[in-house]
Amino acid sequence: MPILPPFGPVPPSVLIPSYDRAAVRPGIAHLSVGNFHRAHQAVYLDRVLARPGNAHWGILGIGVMDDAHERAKAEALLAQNGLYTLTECPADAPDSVRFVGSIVDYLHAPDDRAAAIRRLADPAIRIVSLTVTEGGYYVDAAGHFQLDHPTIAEDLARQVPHTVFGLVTEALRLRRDAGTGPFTVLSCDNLPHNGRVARTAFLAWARARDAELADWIEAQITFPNTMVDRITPAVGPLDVTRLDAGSGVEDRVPVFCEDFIQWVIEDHFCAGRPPLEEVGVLFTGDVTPYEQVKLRMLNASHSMLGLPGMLMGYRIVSDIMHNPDVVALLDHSLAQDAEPLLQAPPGMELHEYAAQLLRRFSNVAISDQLPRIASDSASKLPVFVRPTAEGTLARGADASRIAFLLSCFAEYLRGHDDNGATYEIHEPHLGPDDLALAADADPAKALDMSVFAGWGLRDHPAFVELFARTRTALRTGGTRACLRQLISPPDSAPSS
Ligand code: CS2
Repeated sequence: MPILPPFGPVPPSVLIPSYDRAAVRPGIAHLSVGNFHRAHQAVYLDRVLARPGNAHWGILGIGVMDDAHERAKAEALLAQNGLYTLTECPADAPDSVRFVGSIVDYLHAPDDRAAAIRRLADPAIRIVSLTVTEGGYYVDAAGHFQLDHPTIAEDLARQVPHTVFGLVTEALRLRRDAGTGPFTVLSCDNLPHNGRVARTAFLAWARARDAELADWIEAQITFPNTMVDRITPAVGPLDVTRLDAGSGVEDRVPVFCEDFIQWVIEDHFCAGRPPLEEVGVLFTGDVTPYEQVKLRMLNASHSMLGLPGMLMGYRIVSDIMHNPDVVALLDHSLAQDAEPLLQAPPGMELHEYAAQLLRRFSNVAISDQLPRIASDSASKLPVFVRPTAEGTLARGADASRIAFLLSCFAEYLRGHDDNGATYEIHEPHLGPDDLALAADADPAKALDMSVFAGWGLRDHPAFVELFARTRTALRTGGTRACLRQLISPPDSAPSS
């Protein structure tokens, strides 16, 4: 059995890094090391490190959130020397398990934020990447950074800031002053033009802090747009036990995911980059068609099955894919709502992409969770669904599936499904006023929630009426009956 410190002997079925990790130095700092980063970007970098001459492209992971979960992750990763197992779960083949070795150092910023800033200022760091979620950029519906948001306003006043905007800006100040040059800021979040959004956020923060520094950042730093894709479920305590039993490794922080992986990047790196094109990453001059297809087809479909699914009592994605009405709903919304507004990227066929999505969702082996998908829908719907909603209303097409989805979101916020089972709602970007609007006896009031600001839904009285009718149907007849009605061809609808 191969020996891998600090794990000791590792079962031969588990792949271990083929390169000398002791020789690897961080060239990338990643802020907010979630499961997705560890199943996606860290895997590509692991492949890069396995090729000769790339030992300067390791990852320094930096935890940003000051909570118990992040602290525990930091402790585990440090104890495991940055190593963790990744279980990849194809639909039609046995799982495969590998150790990912690319995270060669880790620090938990809340322990010493000044130290985190100094590490980012190390000239060896040439890319600072981040996954901070769709809502983590504090950019409003009109595309403006929310300087008056309490989190941001408080952070701007701190000498040593806490947010990613502050950490990065202060590190760039040190680099400018020391003459060590810039680093690329690489957003890996599910947002259209995530680089542009990041640029808006980081520049606005810097400008509010120090206009001269902001000018330097504006001139020096690049923010490439990227499209990222890999379904990576949440890992609960039972998953840890299950994954460790499967691998035969006692890993405190294992990750699992589907076997599909994709990364498309615009090639604008101001301080060099690893040879990612050699390990499966696609470089393009314009990421727009890739990101639009991915966000409006994959992520929007996730919402389309996640929110109604929670109400119907489902909790696992592959389970709900056994429901033919849900599959029909996805089929129709992909083919009739999303696709007509999209342009396929070169070499891609949209129907084929849609069929592949349904296969990916049906993968029993990854048992992806609906609560994960439903969580933070207030940040996700404006990104994943708004363009299709606006486009559908603008072209006067059938908006019934959009009305159904948005109605299900409003109903989902009541916190229990149609069978009376309660669930936890994780909506950090909704306030009490939003929840009151969702709970109002007038079903259309939910359209005034902050999540729908800027969608222009109220400008379409027929849509408002459709939404109100759909919600009433959900409340009186339940989600399954409402869905059945929605997917039935008009001539087979029961007459009233
Ligand atoms: C999901 C995504 O969070 C969500 O709602 O749609 O996490 C999805 O699994 C990934 O974007 C897949 O690449």
